[in-house]
Amino acid sequence: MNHPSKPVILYGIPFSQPVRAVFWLMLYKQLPFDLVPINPGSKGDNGSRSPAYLAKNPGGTIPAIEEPQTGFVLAEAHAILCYLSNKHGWDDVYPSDPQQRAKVDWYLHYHHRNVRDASIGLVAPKIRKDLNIPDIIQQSARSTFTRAMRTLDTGWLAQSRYLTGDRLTLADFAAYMEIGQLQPCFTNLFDFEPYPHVRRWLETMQQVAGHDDAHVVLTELGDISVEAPALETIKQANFRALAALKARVAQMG
Ligand SMILES: N[C@@H](CCC(=O)N[C@@H](CS)C(=O)NCC(=O)O)C(=O)O
Repeated sequence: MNHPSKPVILYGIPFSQPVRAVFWLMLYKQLPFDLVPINPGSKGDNGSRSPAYLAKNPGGTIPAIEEPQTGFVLAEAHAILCYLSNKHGWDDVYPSDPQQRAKVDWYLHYHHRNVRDASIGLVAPKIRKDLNIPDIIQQSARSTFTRAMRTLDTGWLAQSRYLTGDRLTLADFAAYMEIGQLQPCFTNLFDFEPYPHVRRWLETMQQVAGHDDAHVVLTELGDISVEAPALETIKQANFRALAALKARVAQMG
């Protein structure tokens, strides 16, 4: 496929799970992008709560994309995944058959409260010690996440290789970014032993093209289950991941 001369801009940082979901899809599809660092939650220059960024995305979150040719801006990771798939005709990952597509949408909606919110509740206490997240909130996140893993194990993944069937879809990219980060090879914050289908799916996802490039930030960070990383360590991991991504995009044809 011919790509326009100016690649799509992706606002965000590699440490953000929904940002990673978007650039993993782009890496998988070999779609060049320009990752412009935006610090989540910051009101300073290049922050997601700065006036300049809020003018693009009033919600103040990363990721967002911007198309230099048209000025079109879009936020929300799942909206971006669907838009890119629609725009580029990536029917393999976002099937055109209405029922198959609806199953992908089903997971993408399910994901927000059941997987995303809960996994944040597992990671945030480790990387944001300053927030002093109360135990009751941490316990609630763990029990929601555990319930979601049971649901995936006995439902979504019990009969099929991927979440919505035998083909890799947007649902898998979105899900893995939250679930995969907790594996022993990355942050090591959840025990997947009781969930054999989830473990088998995690292994399958590790073989998907672009996986390693999309996870440099977590490889850099390593196991954070015992010792919480300093903010500076996270910052350096982001820098290295950013450089690795830029190098990878530069190699795209
Ligand atoms: N539902 C949003 C969630 C995005 C999100 O939570 N992004 C975080 C970073 S991982 C963020 O931008 N936080 C900064 C803030 O809310 O101020 C999506 O999927 O895009």
